[in-house]
Amino acid sequence: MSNIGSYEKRRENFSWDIAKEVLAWKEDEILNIGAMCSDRICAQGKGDKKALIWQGFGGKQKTYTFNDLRVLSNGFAKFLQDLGVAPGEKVCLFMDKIPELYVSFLGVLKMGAVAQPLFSAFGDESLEVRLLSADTKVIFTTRKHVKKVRKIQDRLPALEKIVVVEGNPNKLRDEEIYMSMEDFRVENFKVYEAGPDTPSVLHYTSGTTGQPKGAQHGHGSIWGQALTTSWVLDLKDDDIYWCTADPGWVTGTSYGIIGPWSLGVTQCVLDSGFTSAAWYKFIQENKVTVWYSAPTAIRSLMRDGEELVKQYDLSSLRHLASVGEPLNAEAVIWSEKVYGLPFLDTFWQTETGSMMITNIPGVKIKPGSMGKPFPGIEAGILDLQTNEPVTEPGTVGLIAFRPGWPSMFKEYVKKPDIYRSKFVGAADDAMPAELRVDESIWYVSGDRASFDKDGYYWFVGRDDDVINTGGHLVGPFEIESALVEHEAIAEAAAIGKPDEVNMEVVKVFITLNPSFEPSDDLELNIMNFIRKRLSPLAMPQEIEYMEKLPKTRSGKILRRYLKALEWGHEVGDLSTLEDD
Ligand code: 6R9
Repeated sequence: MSNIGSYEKRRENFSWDIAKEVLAWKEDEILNIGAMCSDRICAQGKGDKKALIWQGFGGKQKTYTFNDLRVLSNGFAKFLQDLGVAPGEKVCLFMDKIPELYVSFLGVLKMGAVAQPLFSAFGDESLEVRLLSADTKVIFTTRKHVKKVRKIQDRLPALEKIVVVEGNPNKLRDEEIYMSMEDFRVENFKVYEAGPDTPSVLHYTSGTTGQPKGAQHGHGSIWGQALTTSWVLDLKDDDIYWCTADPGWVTGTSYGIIGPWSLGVTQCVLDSGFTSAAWYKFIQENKVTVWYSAPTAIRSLMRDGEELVKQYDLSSLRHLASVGEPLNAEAVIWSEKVYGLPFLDTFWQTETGSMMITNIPGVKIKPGSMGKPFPGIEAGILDLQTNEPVTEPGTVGLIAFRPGWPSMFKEYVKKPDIYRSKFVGAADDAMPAELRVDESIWYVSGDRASFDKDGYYWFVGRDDDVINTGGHLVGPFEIESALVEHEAIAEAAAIGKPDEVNMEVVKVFITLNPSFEPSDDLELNIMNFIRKRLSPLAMPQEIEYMEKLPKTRSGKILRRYLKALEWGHEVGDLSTLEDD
């Protein structure tokens, strides 16, 4: 029997308070994600239950119980208090997927500060724009990654402390603090009493223009995350759950920390590079039952074929789900054939904080469709011209949601205008708080889709130029700004180009400065330049030299035109192209 029972009945009798019932949470208890994922689970008598089964490079294993999570996260919370960090201040977590990352996340939240996880693969420039934007006060990192922080620390006036939690402490600089998690087991800590809107987790997400935006969530997001985890991922007390996402991405916090641990479920983390064989071995050894992953990984598994699957015992698996990019019908059908289970597609965003449109256990799957709105979510498709909700099945428009679900982001840090521009139907002077209660308002996702006559949603594509590579959003502007800092490059445009496994990869068009000539060396040099400054994901897979980039009359580079040429689409109206 699935946790959700009947989808139709749940939709009819829905209230987000059901999340409180699912967590057995009483109104007089403290609302705090950090404590609800550790202290509360211990108070329910599950202190000795395994919370985290971790495996690193080379197969090294560590296991932590919920009581370990409790006392070790208390340690981080106390450590931050002693450093003078105040509630509301931002603490960046910049590490590989090591146990310290997961435990410090809870500790930061327990003392009321804001957790800002960033991918450890980020280069110094990606790191700098995000720390600068957030006025981050403390960064937790490791010996391996501290070099990148050193490079930029002089340009970050708000950054007061650099704390290194792993690696050789003898090689640190005087101003860096070493902290070993295991030495900070603190039995009692007075948890910060948060409200639903008290800032909790801050994730940066890329848009078409400008630098990435910090989507701020509140502690009340836990209701949405816990309920979707229970009803969509169907987690039960004895499950062994594996979310393959890195907490630098919202999936890795909403469903790789908060969802499972708020429900007291054991989860596994594999902190090593991807190979299909390593993943299957991990599932076999840990007897994983529920697996939440992403289409790019699934396509890679498909490429490695069915024979490999047969070499492992994957019979522990009982439920699979996917997020991040369109999950093609072939992948759903293939997974049903080889694992005996279809991957259930789920659609949501950094901004929504939890699943919005999803396939649900017990509801018929139409392979290639994202499924239906989660109970309690009012979704619509807005007409591309008028922004009015369409009524005709099959009409392509913008996916939109009525504000009011608990995990909705509260703001874009320091960008109230962009926040407001995400909503339509709002009076011009409407402030974010009011937006959340007005019935006439839609939050517009920035993706295009249609629904069919049975209410299933079908993804069409993004409504902007953001590149989705392997499930990760990369902003073209970020890449272009970094490219023009290269001495050889005069102008640059970045687009997504089709790719069989990653859906899209980055392709860039550049014009060179006068004294430079195209060459293989230069190409490699540019690729590495971006990999180091931004990240491996942002690194261009192809560089095309141009005499001149196509532009609008107002001088904006016409990425859409370059993209249409690349994808073989209709080029469309060129009347806004610059005259020669
Ligand atoms: C959780 C997450 C959000 C964007 C979203 C859309 C794409 C996510 C999808 C999907 C098709 C799905 N996306 N899930 N596209 N089908 N099931 O991915 O957050 O990194 O903010 O990305 O990803 O374009 O708008 P985020």
